Amino acid sequence: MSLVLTEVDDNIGTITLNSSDKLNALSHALIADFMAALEEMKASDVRVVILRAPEGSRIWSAGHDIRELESGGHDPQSYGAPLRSAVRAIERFPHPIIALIEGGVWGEACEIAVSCDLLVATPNSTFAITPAKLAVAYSLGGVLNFMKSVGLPFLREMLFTAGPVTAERALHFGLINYVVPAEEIERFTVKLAQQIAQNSPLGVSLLKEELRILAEAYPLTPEAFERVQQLRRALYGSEDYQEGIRSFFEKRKPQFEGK
Ligand code: LCV
Repeated sequence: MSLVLTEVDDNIGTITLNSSDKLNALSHALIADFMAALEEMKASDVRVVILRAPEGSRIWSAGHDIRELESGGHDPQSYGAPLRSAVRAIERFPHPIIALIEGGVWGEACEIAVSCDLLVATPNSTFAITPAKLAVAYSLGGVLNFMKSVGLPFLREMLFTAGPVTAERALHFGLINYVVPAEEIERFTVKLAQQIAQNSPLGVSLLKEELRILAEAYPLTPEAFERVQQLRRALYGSEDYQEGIRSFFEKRKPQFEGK
């Protein structure tokens, strides 16, 4: 059975994460099905896609499937990692993608959501960016994706505390577009999608691509890039990284030694 469901109605596509028993953790298999769904949408007549979890979800997604995190000194966030590919696929999808959020959004699911073009969330949704909790060496591209959305003070708080922030604060700091009561969110999001779908699809696609290219126009010297790579390698080769994953499955607080 597919780990995502797809539906197209009147130029509006819907992709539903369909692995609630695993808290929609972003396993390689789920990401593969998600990528296939995006390709299916691309080949259809959609002008907007809504990405959501099943109605009433308590957890939108628990983030990267921690069981599948790279170990043994390999980069957990290399360019070709499934999650990084999924983020690029969302950014390069030719039409807007609206994230309809109900429930907790954890770790890399937060980046998936933020990579969407618009975000609409219920009041009890929360957002947590968790690499510091697990000692994961987050990628430069990933950090930049959050910087494109929110100012540095709020981002620092999210990154350094790794704790969930409320939908209300996420709205205040520009991480999301709307907070809408659960009983209205579907109708509201479809209306927003219809408004976009009525505009020129070519014009909207062009604007999305222009925004993507401009938002990535950060020059970085080879020396700076190499320095960050060195710091990242030191983290994913560290004992702290192993401890982060181990402590999660042992359901205890990590004891980080800083080595
Ligand atoms: C595998 C899981 C997961 C999971 N993977 O239920 O961005 S980065 O760099 O940090 C990146 C590496 C990343 O995205 O990492 C993942 C970040 N996600 C999180 O930190 C959230 C981890 N999960 C939780 O804090 C809780 O599970 C939440 C709050 C989501 C739900 O809490 P709840 O009490 O409802 P449990 O914690 O009891 O989880 C139910 C089962 O799902 C597994 C978890 O190990 C447990 O398994 P067992 O039933 O075998 O004990 N699980 C949860 N999240 N991301 N497995």
